[in-house]
Amino acid sequence: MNDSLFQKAYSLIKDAKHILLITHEKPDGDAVASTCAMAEILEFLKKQYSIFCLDKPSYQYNYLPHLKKFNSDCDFNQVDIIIVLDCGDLKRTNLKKQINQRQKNQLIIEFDHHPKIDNYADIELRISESASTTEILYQFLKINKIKINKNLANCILTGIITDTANFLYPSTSSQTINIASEMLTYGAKLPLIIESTWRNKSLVAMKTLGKAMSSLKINKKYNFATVVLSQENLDNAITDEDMEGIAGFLSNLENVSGIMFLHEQKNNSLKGSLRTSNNNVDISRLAYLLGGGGHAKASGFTIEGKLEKTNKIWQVQ
Ligand SMILES: [Mn+2]
Repeated sequence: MNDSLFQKAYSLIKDAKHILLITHEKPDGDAVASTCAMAEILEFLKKQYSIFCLDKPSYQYNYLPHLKKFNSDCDFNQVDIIIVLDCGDLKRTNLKKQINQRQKNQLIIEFDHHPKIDNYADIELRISESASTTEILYQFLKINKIKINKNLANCILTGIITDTANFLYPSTSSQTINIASEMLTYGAKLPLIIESTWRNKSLVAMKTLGKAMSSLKINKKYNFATVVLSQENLDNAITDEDMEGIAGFLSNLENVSGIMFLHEQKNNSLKGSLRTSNNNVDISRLAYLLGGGGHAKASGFTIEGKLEKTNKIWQVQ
């Protein structure tokens, strides 16, 4: 991407009076970390800003800066720049209507690495090959010669670590590793990040993983694996991050085209996580068919219905 777009975005940010940062509902590590990184930059610039996110970030990210600014209320008045981070789909901001009905002088800058779905940004900083949105923010920092402190280094590395599942996914490039390494020289705490985002699994999460494993089946015709968890198998204490962790672990299954992890939610809906480690498969195409989206190797969807077991097979009713 052209450097000038990054420079233009920075000069608009510097001239802005009040900036609104937005990331997606149920924010994952990259969503939280890229938003915190942008907040840190706005602090350097002494800008007035607010952060909108429908859901609170998980306690796992408590070491990141400016989490107290995350708010589920949003006031568009006085805002002159809106920065949307890591939102593959505008729907996931929960502000689609407000964004589409914004005043003409309210500009949108988008930082994202998901495939493009909506065309709404005035400045779109999208690099689909990047492993994380924080990897794009790294380029923004470098091109605009913004000093990388320890807070920024922790944010950038957190997005990379969580979105690549500790450098496991093929989106990990030599650039990803180089940036991660550079962040360590700026004081990023790799053991703290791994410990907080990866290793601290609760007893409930471990037991749920066991239940999920015991339902694992492979459809021989399509060489496709499925795992289901019905509501009665789900403890109230289980978190979205726990479920993400289970989906990530299931992607370790060898020699299958892909895996679908389907679990019931309370509101008569089912959440599906799709994963593949097969280089020839773009699993996001299946997610789109089912009304969802995401990346080639990891995507998801939500559909209405319930799981019912009939004649040894699970069906969606
Ligand atoms: Mn991301």
